[in-house]
Amino acid sequence: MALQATSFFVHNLVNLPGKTNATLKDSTFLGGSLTDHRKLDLGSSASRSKIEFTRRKVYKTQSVATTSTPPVTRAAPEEKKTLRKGTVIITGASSGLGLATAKALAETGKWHVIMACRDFLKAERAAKSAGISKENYTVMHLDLASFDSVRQFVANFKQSGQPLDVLVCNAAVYQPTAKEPTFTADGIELSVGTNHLGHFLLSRLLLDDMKKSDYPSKRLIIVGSITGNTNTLAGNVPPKASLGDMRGLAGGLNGLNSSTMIDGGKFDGAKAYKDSKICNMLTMQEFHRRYHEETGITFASLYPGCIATTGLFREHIPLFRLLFPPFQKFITKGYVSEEESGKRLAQVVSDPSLTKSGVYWSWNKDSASFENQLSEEASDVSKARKVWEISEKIVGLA
Ligand code: NDP
Ligand code: PMR
Repeated sequence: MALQATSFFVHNLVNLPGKTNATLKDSTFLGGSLTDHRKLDLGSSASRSKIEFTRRKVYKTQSVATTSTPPVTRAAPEEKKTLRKGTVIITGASSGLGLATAKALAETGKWHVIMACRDFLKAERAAKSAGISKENYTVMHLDLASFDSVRQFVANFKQSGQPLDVLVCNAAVYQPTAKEPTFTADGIELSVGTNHLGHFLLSRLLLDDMKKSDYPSKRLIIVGSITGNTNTLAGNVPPKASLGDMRGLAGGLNGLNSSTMIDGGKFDGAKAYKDSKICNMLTMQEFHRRYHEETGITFASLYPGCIATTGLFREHIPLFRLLFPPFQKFITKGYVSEEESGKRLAQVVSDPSLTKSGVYWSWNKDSASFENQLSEEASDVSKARKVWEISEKIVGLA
């Protein structure tokens, strides 16, 4: 039954482009590369960061040892052995991957999770039904589809006086069936406005807080996806992600004097989502280039696996929602449960072995993490700079 259903899905719901040179047994299902495009040069900066980290630790120990009247807030060397509870902000933690990650982190007792959500009540209910205990989370209002709301969230967070150790940019919208574009409060096409620009503003405004944190491993994580990477079979399912010369983005994606699509083309909701994911992955790398050495912050992205049951597909036709999970489970074998995906993202947040910066993480069939290769466009240095520069103008930072 499941096989019949999935074959229907393959034949009727999607037109694959021409021929691909991969078979359904290709390792790409699990997020590996289809072709060997470029290798990210990460080794050197990673080892530099290790040296930097060690240097900072030595400096701190020295300053404790040599300062005669240390400030009262500084921990004595003995106390330093016990790590304080980390504070992590997770956007879109009211469902799916974000909620599962919040649960996985809260359960360790080592993290306080700020659930940054647009629907306060939904988030509270979700936390409760996931069994997250009250002392391990706080819900704070954040609507990424409004720059005012992002700024207000940041102001509220700063006012709370909490440290910020890890920020996870997870929230997203996907509008595969939309015939016409919809817009954010600022008049920007909704998918790129929410998934990329809202997060871009948020992470830029919170960078200083992360810099100030004394937590040993500070991280900024932006959730990416296989579907934004055209070096995979999944990334070759039409419509394919592509930013082109970014004339639409430069025009503000408002649909008035500019296109609503980054590349200047006709509106396509599925493509807009995939384009937003390229922007997410490029932004992570640009953050890494600009700030990793200076701040010691780890910047990372990931493909958590195909979590075919989440609310991301809420706007898809019912038949898709019925067939997509068995298709991913039995045909592509790319399926992961929400719980498993949450454990993966929680690893990127807190695992001591995942401190390398500038990396796009994926997991193999045994659920072991590995550094994956991004597509040519998703690792294009000049495109990353251009996305950054145009985005800072749109969000009002330049
Ligand atoms: P969900 O729809 O379950 O979660 C998305 C979350 O984003 C929801 O909590 C939603 O809030 C929130 N959100 C949407 N718009 C806004 C907004 N304007 N402001 C604040 N929050 C908002 O989907 P997933 O868990 O699947 O998606 C999470 C991430 O995982 C996304 O970045 C997605 O691209 C990525 N991903 C998902 C894959 C999958 O197979 N599902 C595969 C690869 C990557 P609300 O609950 O109020 O709707
Ligand atoms: Mg895709 C080869 C394996 C594979 C994997 C891992 C995914 C992941 N998908 C794969 C293959 C295919 N998909 C194939 C061969 C088809 C044609 C039948 C196909 C179709 C398809 C559709 C119509 N897949 C989709 C859609 C969506 O609407 C989803 C999407 O693109 O959302 C943007 C989707 C996805 N496939 C995935 C993943 C992870 C998604 C969700 C995308 C995301 O969250 O980024």
